[in-house]
Amino acid sequence: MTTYRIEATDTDPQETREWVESLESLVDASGVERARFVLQRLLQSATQQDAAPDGALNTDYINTIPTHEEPPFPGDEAMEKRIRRMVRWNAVAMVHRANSRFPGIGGHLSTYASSATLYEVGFNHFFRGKEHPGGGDHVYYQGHAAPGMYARAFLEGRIPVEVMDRFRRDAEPGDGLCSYPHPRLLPNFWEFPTVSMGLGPICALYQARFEKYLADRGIKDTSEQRVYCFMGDGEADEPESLGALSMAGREKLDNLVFVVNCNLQRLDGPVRGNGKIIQELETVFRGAGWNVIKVVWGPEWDELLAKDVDGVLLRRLNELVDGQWQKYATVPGSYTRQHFFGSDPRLLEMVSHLSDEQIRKLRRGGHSYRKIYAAYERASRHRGQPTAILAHTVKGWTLGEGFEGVNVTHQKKKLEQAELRQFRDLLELPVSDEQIKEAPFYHPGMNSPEVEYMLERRRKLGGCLPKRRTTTVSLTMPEESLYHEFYQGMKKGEASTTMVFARLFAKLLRDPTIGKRIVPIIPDEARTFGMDALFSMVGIYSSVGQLYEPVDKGKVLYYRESRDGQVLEEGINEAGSMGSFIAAGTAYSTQGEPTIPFYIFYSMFGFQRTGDLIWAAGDSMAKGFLLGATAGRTTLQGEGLQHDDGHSQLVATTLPCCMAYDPASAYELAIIIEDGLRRMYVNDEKLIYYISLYNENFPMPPMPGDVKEGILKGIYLYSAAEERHELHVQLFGSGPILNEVLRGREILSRYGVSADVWSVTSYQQLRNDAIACERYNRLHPRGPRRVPYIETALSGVSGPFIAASDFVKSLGDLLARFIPGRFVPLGTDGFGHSDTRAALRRHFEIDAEMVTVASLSALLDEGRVSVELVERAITDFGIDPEKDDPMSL
Ligand SMILES: Cc1ncc(C[n+]2csc(CCOP(=O)(O)OP(=O)(O)O)c2C)c(N)n1
Ligand SMILES: [Mg+2]
Repeated sequence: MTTYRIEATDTDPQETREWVESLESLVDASGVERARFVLQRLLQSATQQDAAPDGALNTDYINTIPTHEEPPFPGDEAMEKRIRRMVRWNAVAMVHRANSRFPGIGGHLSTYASSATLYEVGFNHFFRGKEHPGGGDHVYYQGHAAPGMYARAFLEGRIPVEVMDRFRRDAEPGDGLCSYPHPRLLPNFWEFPTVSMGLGPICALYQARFEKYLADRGIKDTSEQRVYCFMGDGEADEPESLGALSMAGREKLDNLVFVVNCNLQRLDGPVRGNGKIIQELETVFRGAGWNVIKVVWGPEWDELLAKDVDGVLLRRLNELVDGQWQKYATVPGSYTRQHFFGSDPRLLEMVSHLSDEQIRKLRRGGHSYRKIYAAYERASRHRGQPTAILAHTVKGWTLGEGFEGVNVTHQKKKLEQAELRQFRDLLELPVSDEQIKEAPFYHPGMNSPEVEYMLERRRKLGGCLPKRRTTTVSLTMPEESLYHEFYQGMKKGEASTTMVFARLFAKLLRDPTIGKRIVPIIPDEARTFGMDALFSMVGIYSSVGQLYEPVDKGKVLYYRESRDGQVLEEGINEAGSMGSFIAAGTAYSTQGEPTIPFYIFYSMFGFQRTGDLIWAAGDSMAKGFLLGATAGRTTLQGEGLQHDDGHSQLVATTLPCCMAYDPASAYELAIIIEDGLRRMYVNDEKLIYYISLYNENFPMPPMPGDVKEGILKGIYLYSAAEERHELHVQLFGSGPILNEVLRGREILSRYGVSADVWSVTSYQQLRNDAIACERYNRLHPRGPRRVPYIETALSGVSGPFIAASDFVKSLGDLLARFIPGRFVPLGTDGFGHSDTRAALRRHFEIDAEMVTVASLSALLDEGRVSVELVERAITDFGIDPEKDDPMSL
């Protein structure tokens, strides 16, 4: 048998016992502090002599809380057991019934089966609801355990039986129950999406930190709120799950509790067949500064461990790997007696008074109500550190042999009739044999003692959970005059849209109405974006203030950290920044206090790097601004392949709640932000704005008349041709490439071609509107026909249309079939390069010269100019027709 050696074999138990006893007497005589000091000294000495043990962050494979420190259980244990059984049954019935009627509809039985106790103790004793005077706790439920939460809500009378039968049937109008926690699909129930593994944990971390931020900034007293995050042990392998743990340790987030359901299995098989996930996680959490509470064994083991004076049992518990523990979950007691206890005669003796059945029933800690209660209770008292409860469970617990601990358990969606009967018997529920085939839901009645008990518990704790607040507060917006300077453009000098943003943002931050509610989020790029003035202006949030004298103190702009600082400077951590974005963007609901996140990041590391978190933000109905700075495959010069973003605007089109804009100038940007604030924080639209910001400086023009509507809808005529020639084209430009297009128009005039220039601020908005009209018209054949904005804007305009942007051609192509004429998109398809802007724009064929060639070529395709003219232009510009296609590199 494989062994997992945590410690060497004890060759001299007598001597070991003497050492242990002297430590115990030291604790008795001089107290814990002194004992800790002596141990530290010993460890120091051991390190010097190269005798320090491995795994100093590990404790033995037993419960952290000794039996004698367990608090008395305050509830009615028998009653809670009956409730738990009903929830268990209904959770199974829900999945079983759904799959019996709609084969393949899916759902999970074994995740909740393993974690029912973890949840039920929380619901009956710890999780505070929304009506709690402190504002309530925030619970992240493991996505695959959703049936358990629905089953509880059913008993509480919150979900009618017909609706329980609509599990995973939420597409049709009605009250379907979504597969997993999705606030967007069940907005008065689920608060946090968790099912893309790893996102729940990282979001919970930043949610907890944001709650401290709200308190420190005087926005809300969150001292009576806690964040609980349930996660799977398999889920721990996602980098997001554990990657930011040290932030919570560093920030001393004692309002945060992780509950890791260590059933030792994930989807395909064991999480660590050849290792010990609980021990591994203990090291990781403890190393990150967390308080760790292991709940490994149920009360049946207490007596055995008390007898273990030689530490043989302890050693045996320590040495076995998880794959073996999984095996023991599936075998009869006789096997465990022979193989586990049989490894040492002293162990056999220890269990000689137990029957095989009693050995089989030596439970794991996560299934013990009392042990779990003790863990939560201690976590809720612990100060100065976040807590991780590592609960040892069996996957598929109580579901019978076909489920418990077997490798296929995660994927099983139904029970056989005999299994259902066995399950019913185990749970002692009054479901008849005739009914069992149907697996009916069981409800004891709203007046039953069980339901009354659970409702009473929830009343005391502030109302039922899960629950999401749907009331919203609308904010008073700044006067329109705040934006005027941006409408007027710059009289002299140049600026980039990033600089414009920084100026506008500073004004918004100073605004007496919304300034305080703005949450600037930056992952270590403020200097890149020229936004470092914010540091001294509004300060960087730090829960401990500033414990050092910053090197730049005395300068006008210095690195100012303070307890009421406003900027969340997340370090090089885009995923964590998204966690903060979601926390701030959902505070209107989670806390009833709207806050306005402006998350500014390196464009390339947004949608591409943290796309799944942005999707989760959409699910969460977060509101706020995502600002992709240093945008554009060619505008960000010199940085190259991994930095040059030419596709985030395209990816952004896939997020349904996203308003994606690619503004070219100060007034466009100001109008988009002004409108965004109004739509999200006055009209309560659940939107996320994505705005590309660039670092190229150029003169900022004044707004050419009343073009607000066009800017917001996505296109407006920026500059009509002064004189229209026979040969005429329409040029579209976006972002700084609008300047290339304007220059292209000048060049074209040398070839006898005139052009109107349009600014396209959002292909996405134009397309969304066009496809919505198209759909409406399809379903309403009698009309009146809805006319897409793009059609209205271009009515009477004839092509060809040449479009250039700093993003891929597909962005322009989104609109192709709605353009009334020949349409030629130019864009930056291909890997980025490091070079000058001019060289990059030539390489990607989006510069003014290429706009000219493309225009002439389109006119040639329409038979309106000669081949020679196009060839002349190519030669004039020194373009090598055989140059490599940027896509081919
Ligand atoms: C990012 C991501 N990858 C894969 C999955 C698919 N998936 C769903 S559950 C699961 C196994 C979960 O194991 P664990 O976290 O241990 O939870 P348990 O059900 O054992 O409690 C997997 C791989 C997912 N939901 N999200
Ligand atoms: Mg698991």
